[in-house]
Amino acid sequence: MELDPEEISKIRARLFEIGPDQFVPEMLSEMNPLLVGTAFGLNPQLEARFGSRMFLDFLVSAIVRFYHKRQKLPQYNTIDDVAQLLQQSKNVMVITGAGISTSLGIPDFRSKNTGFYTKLLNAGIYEPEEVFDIEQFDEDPSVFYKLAHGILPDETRYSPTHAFIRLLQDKGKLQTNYTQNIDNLEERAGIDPARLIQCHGSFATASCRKCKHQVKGTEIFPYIRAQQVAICKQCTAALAAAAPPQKKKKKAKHNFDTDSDDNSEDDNIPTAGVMKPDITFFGEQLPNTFFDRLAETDAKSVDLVLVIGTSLKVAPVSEIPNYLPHHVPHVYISREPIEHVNFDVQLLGQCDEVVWELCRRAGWDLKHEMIPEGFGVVVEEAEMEKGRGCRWVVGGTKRETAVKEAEKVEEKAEKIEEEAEKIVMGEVPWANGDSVA
Ligand code: CNA
Repeated sequence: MELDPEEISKIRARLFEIGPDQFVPEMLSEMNPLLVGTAFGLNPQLEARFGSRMFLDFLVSAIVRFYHKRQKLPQYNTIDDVAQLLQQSKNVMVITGAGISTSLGIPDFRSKNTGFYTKLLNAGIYEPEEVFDIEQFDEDPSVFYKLAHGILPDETRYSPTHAFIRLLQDKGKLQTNYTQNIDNLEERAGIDPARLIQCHGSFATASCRKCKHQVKGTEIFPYIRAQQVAICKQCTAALAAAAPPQKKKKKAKHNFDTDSDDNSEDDNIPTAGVMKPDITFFGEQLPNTFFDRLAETDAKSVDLVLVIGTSLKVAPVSEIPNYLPHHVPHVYISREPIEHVNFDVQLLGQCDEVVWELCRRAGWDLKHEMIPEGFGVVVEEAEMEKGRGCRWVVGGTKRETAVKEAEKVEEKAEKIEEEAEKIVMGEVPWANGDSVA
């Protein structure tokens, strides 16, 4: 029982034509459900295992999922297509991840060998997510405080990719930067807070888990660097003011239970709360601004999506491409290719180099102290897979190539200048209103 690729394409095209509500009854009245299922990756053997009723449920959800999954647009395939899109687009959405800060020495999470998760594994922590788990933090914040120094930003710098996002803003093209990063370097790069959604919060501020007192993030940086738990100064002051110093039977040990004011069984001494950077831990809600801005503004108006330096594994950010209108072009820029989301073009390499090359091709000047003079990169086709996206490897800096390119541009400019002079001097026939033909 098999459909050929042409039949599959026809069935899928019909789904996009009429939508799942009409498609399901129409198809099921015309065709064996097991056969329809094969067009959406459903194994016919599931019916024998789970029964026909259950198989129909699987089929409907596979169809709906397929309908909402973003499909590649056939008209965008090359790096020059992307450069052209940059020039033409007016409302660009940029979705960023840890990869845009690795060139500054801040490790990402999931890169093999260099990522923070590998470092944790090497330190014997086999569930790296637990370091950022809110329940775990409330139980024992020392785990986080012992390790977080490894991803603490140097707030005085930003990368060329941050500068690229700023350039988009300066050109009036940046609609919104959805950053999953917590390093707050977008602020340093001058991204307008009204155009920035810090999906997972940031190190910019920190709050007490008990009294909610908020301070600048930098106030707890020394504790993170010293690998010591930061205790709320407001709670501490309030406790000191409320109670006369008590005679302790034994040395007071901080009790990390944040829910109760008086929870030490041993000495009954109330304790101050623990400071937590305002980054979103696993188990915490994303800010409302994320959902509001996405649904109310961006889904209606973006005309280009650039996803840079993220493995796109963390929901709900990972779902944005499937949520946005499917006609909006999507470009992926990262070191590794991506399989679970359909992009139109994937540009693979160091993102700082990729964005520099895109700017060059768009005729824009991306300036940053980390981009050396005469910089240039080689772009090679990586892979062409019909219907799955076009991938280009951007890398292998070639200074000579860049110098040659620059010389060519200079030659061209000189020629244009000469031509212009001729026009001014009236030497070119059509400059005097004569027809060239
Ligand atoms: P991730 O899952 O670690 O993925 C990073 C991606 O970037 C990978 O696909 C890498 O191949 C790619 N990458 C790394 N360096 C470069 C580079 N120089 N050029 C191009 N691509 C590169 O991280 P995500 O951002 O996808 O995951 C989201 C997590 C990571 C969020 O919750 C963040 O808070 C968290 N995080 C943030 C930071 C930061 O703020 N700088 C650092 C580490 C982790």
